Amino acid sequence: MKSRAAVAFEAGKPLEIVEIDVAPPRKGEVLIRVTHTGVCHTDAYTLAGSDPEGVFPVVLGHEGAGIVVEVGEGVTSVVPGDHVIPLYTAECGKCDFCLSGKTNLCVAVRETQGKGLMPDGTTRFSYNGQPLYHYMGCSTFSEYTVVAEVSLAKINPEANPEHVCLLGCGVTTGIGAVHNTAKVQPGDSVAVFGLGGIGLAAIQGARQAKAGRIIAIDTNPSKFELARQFGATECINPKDHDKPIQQVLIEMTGWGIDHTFECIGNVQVMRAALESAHRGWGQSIVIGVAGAGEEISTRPFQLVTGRVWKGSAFGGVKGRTQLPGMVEDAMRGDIDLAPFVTHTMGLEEINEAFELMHEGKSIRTVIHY
Ligand code: NAD
Ligand code: AHE
Ligand code: ZN
Repeated sequence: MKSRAAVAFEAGKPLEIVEIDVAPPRKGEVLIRVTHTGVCHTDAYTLAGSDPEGVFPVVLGHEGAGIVVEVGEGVTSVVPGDHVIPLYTAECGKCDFCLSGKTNLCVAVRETQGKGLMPDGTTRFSYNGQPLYHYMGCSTFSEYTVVAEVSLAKINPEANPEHVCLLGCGVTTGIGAVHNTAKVQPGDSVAVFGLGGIGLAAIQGARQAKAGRIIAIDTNPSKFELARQFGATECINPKDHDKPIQQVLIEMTGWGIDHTFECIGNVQVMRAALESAHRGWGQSIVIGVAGAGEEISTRPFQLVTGRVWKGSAFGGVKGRTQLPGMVEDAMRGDIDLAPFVTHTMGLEEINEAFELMHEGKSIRTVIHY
């Protein structure tokens, strides 16, 4: 079938809106009509050519909501008409990782997903007869996309797709990192570095967890108003200080902060976030995604004296079992999604969504088809 899509033909070039061909779903696959998709910084990172797994030409997008159109052979968990959120972290329920009870990092389709292919090693997308790659198992920048059954969360059809698409990545990642990865407890102190969709969601999660001090850090002070609205108790611009930000934070708190979250993808800030953690027990959660070849470092003494470095993918959330409940939370108002949606636009304007992100003017732009 034909589908309108925003295709990344080359790294570093704007997306092109074209009509692509989408092949029917094969065994264990599902054809989805995407109704809405957010634009996440990870899409920009891959488009920029910074992603070691980046392949081109590709249909990007991984923060979507849609409706099942057709199911392939053997698919039993969804039927046409079901409302779904595609998952870049699948949940097969059978692999060692799913069965471990320790992680959400299912490996069922991860290897082919990282190569831009469906689990059978082929692609369902083409343009003028040339194959196009999939992205993160989702490719929500196409009106019609094919995803693996294990990469779909079935959600309440009454949910507002313009909002709950953000649970496909950004909001789930930030909130989940606070509850599942850091396990923030009432009264704990929290610092969040980077106040985009992920950082603001981490602040919302910290307030849900009844954290005490919630310190929001960004070099763009226009982000502070929303950070305060979501629960930040203090906002800091590192540019207002002559000292390194970790020194500022240690002086503000005495011995540092219980939980710090890096939500930027900057390895220098990852170091600062680790070194801002409390002596003896503070932990720092890496959420930001750094470019190919970049590495983190610190003095080992930082770890010897009790600080812990951790990472979080999709907030540690198991998509098929936990995301439907998070959608219900959002419908009840226990997760506040509306303030994240600062801009909405049609697919034709998607390059503007990337510009708004780079200019620091948006939190999330939601594209509708
Ligand atoms: P964003 O661009 O919307 O927000 C980033 C924020 O960081 C901006 O407000 C920017 O002003 C701020 N910033 C930039 N440099 C800074 C600095 N030196 N000090 C302080 N603040 C600074 O991005 P986003 O969509 O919120 O994504 C954030 C990061 O999280 C990206 O690296 C993205 O790839 C990653 N991510 C990871 C996961 C995961 O599962 N681990 C999921 C989603 C996104
Ligand atoms: N492709 C990159 C890694 C990118 C990465 O870390 N992605 C996050 C999700 S970002 C969503 O916006 C993630 O979940 N990682 C775990 C995984 O399995 O991909 C690289 O370095 O190769
Ligand atoms: Zn994302």
